[in-house]
Amino acid sequence: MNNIQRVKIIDSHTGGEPTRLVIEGGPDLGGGALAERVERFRSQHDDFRSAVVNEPRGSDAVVGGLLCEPTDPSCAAGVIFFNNVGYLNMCVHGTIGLVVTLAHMNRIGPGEHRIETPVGVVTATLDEAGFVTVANVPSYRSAARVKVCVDDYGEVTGDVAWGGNWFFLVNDHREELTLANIERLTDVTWRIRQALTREGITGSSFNGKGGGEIDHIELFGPPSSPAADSKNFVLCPGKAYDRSPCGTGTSAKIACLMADGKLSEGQVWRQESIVGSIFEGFARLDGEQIIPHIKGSAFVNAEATLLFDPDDPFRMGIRR
Ligand code: PYC
Repeated sequence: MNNIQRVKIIDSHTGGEPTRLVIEGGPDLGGGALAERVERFRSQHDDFRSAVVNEPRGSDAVVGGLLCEPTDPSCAAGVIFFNNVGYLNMCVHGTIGLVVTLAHMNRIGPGEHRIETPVGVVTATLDEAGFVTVANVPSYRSAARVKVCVDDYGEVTGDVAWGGNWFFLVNDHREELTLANIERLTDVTWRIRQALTREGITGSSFNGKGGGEIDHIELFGPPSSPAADSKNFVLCPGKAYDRSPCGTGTSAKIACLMADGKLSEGQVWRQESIVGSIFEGFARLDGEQIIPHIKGSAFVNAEATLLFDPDDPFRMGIRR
């Protein structure tokens, strides 16, 4: 029993999408920028990522967050987000979950909080009613009306946009965006992703690296709720679908709408998710840069200690 490693977590969900925040017992990633620490996480502690989010403890839908000491003292926290297959650049639903969790821990109260991530500092404002508005990283469309030939489906046209992750955003499709249709939506978007890879379509260069892999696919359709402007289905990198409207995806959508002149600065865009939750978004301009602001709420739903028993052959999760 003494060799059991203990890891403290707090779970929350943001519009149905889970976030599992590691608050104690995570790997020591050393100092330096979070972009450097995420590389150490990836190369030296990837089994920890798998242990926290993958089965048998987790599920494909769980997004993990490792709470880190920020390098910038003006930040309330640093965080590295990860999922069933790797690491996320930025995660808005996860940031909303993080802020609500930090408030639950009495580490912060209502007000504006700076959060350090591997792709920069974002600002999150917790209001008295418990809603969180994240001022996300600058977002932009890098290519409009890109055509891709999808296996057993035909030609699909979409926009490539950055909202903290790379997205392919598709309006013209034949799919019904309902929960009952999840398997089909997953299959179609997975094939769109494979087609993008096959045809070498990527995001523009990022952090001095070559074209960023487009690992999130987003389908849009009419909303079910009269309170929303649009409904989406978002396929995440590890083939799970986002239960929330996806904050980085909504940021990418806002960037496309602004580029098309269909949304003006400050105008609110309400994005409904496939499970019916809604994020409210709007853009502020900083010079030429589009800064999406995404508002949502999260609920803490578990406080727990994960046990890594050296005798358990699946203690580090089942990897795909
Ligand atoms: O809300 O940004 C988001 C997100 C990314 C992946 C899952 N959720």
